[in-house]
Amino acid sequence: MARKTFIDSADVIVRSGKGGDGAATFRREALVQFGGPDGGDGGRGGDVVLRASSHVNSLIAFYYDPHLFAENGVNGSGQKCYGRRGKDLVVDVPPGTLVTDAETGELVADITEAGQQVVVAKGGAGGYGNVHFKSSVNQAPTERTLGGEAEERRLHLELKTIADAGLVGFPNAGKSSILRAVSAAEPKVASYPFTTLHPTVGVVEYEDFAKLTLADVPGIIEGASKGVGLGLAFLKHLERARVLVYMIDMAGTDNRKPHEDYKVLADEIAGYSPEMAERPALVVANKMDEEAALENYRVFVKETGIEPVKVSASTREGIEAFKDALRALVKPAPASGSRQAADLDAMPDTSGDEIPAAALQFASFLTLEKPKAKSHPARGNIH
Ligand SMILES: Nc1nc2c(ncn2[C@@H]2O[C@H](COP(=O)(O)OP(=O)(O)OP(=O)(O)O)[C@@H](O)[C@H]2O)c(=O)[nH]1
Ligand SMILES: [Mg+2]
Repeated sequence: MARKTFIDSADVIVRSGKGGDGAATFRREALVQFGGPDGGDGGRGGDVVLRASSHVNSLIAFYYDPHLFAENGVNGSGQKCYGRRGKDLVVDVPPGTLVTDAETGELVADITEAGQQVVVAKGGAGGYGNVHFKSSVNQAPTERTLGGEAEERRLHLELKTIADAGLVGFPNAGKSSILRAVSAAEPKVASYPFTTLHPTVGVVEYEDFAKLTLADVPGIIEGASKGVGLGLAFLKHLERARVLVYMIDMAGTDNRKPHEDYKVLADEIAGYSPEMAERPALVVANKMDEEAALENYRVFVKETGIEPVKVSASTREGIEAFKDALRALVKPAPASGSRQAADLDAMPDTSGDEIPAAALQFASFLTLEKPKAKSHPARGNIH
């Protein structure tokens, strides 16, 4: 059996750590006249945290191990010893992971940006030791509190790839070849259908450092919306794409008629999601290096009224024009370098001894986060 390498949905069980109990102990020492309560606090339980990492592109890890358990907090003990806090369990997921409660279907988080972190199970608070309960009327308290309970829930993770634009086309149209031609991504290319079995995202870069992302997904065939071929389930990976790129094999390989391919594709997409069919789209005629392509192109324009961008992923002809057309539709944010240049007039004077804080906003390479205030939310206000 082929080994699975790509998984785009998984159920996991997350459990945070229980808080450690507070201790109820008394100081007893030879030659010390007065003892007293000395039970330390329990440590708080660890959180389960999901963190988006661009180094992960599949939920495969959860297929093998769906149990995500953080560490319990350690109980407090005598001599005012605090229990150690339980370690958080931080798990990397691919950007684009949608987290819902598996029981209720309620949205828990949409983890889109690399580095974004979401606590999906909060550790129990540590209990208080009896040192906290000493008062003028009670010098020997035996009270203490127990650690907070762990939180356990079943979550459904669903990866919906994030890309500005997505390639749709019949198998063998050359989707993966185009992605290789415009980015550093290296999806497999071969002359048999359904070479691509899972999405690949490539970064398309421009001379002025602007960037956009383009996703390659498996091929679509007639009846795909009813499950034929690989079906349309993988189209969820294009749900977040703002622009669709219809890739047409203009050589009409295997006696196909390119204009009919286009109509089938458009129908299948509309069958999957009418909203998706309405998105801005770019139609690209690939394999223009082949002899039959010119005549097919003429028929295509006549039948559909659309003039596709002509390219050849093999000879790279038309690739720059394709990149430009893609950029015009996606409108990526300008690279930080050019934004800085445009706004420099608004920058405050920096010739003095101290650089004004406002000027630092122009240094896009600096992360200007305020230091986080230290707080102990788990501890409440009993002291
Ligand atoms: N002549 C010619 N052949 C091409 C061109 N682009 C791709 N091919 C060939 O077409 C075949 C399919 O290319 P792929 O890039 O794997 O096609 P795909 O659309 O990703 O196919 P699936 O992953 O199966 O959906 C390969 O044999 C490529 O070498 C082109 O511009 N000209
Ligand atoms: Mg492919």
